[in-house]
Amino acid sequence: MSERTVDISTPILSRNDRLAAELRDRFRGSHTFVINVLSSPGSGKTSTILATNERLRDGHGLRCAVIEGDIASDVDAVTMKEAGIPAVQINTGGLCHLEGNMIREAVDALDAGVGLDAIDVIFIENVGNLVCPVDFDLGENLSVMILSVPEGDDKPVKYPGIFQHAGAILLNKIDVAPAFDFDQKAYNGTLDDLNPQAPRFSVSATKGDGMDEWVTWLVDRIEAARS
Ligand SMILES: Nc1nc2c(ncn2[C@@H]2O[C@H](COP(=O)(O)OP(=O)(O)OP(=O)(O)O)[C@@H](O)[C@H]2O)c(=O)[nH]1
Ligand SMILES: [Mg+2]
Ligand SMILES: [Zn+2]
Repeated sequence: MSERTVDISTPILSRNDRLAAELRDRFRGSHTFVINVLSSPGSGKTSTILATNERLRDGHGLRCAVIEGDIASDVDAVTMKEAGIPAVQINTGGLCHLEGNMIREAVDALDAGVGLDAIDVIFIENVGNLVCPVDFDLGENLSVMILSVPEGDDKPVKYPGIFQHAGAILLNKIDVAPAFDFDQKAYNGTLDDLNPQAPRFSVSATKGDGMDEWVTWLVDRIEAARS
């Protein structure tokens, strides 16, 4: 018998693309804007979602929910529920990214709970990872990349794929910038080459700097998607 190599990556990705297309139709039907939040572990995904939710809810009357993706634990989903945000936790059991089938299950759970029609915005907090989440379309309207100051200005050079993929790029923890030698000129220069279209925001999710500017831009995007 001759040997055969089976490339499983193509079928997995094309099945995921089909699922993502189904999810996108479903989100369009319920007028739900979906944001895929990407970063390395600890950059501030949960903190940014909390701060953004507060402003979308209080300033714009938008109702948010969260899908939390983690390898293990329900720490972030508990944080969201304590803040009054409907949340569903996905445990990937070791897998380092989220896939469409997981999002479909989580969306079913949100639909059975508060109901998808009652949700204006879903944040998907992806697994902290700068590499493979970009390969898996989740039916989102927008991918947001969060880099934090302590990680260093060289990250776009070292992990170009995720910065190229992002529809918006947040530089978080700007409040601690004086303690780090983050070279904003070098960082911006790299992004000018990699992804000049994506708007950039310097923010502090915990202190509030720059959050209003980011949310104003986001609300415009949400309104444009709905009209
Ligand atoms: N100084 C400062 N600390 C921040 C900021 N944003 C987040 N942090 C802190 O950074 C730590 C990680 O923040 P999280 O929001 O949990 O980060 P995450 O990306 O959700 O982390 P994982 O889900 O574990 O990948 C926490 O101790 C936050 O309080 C910020 O803007 N400034
Ligand atoms: Mg988190
Ligand atoms: Zn992965």
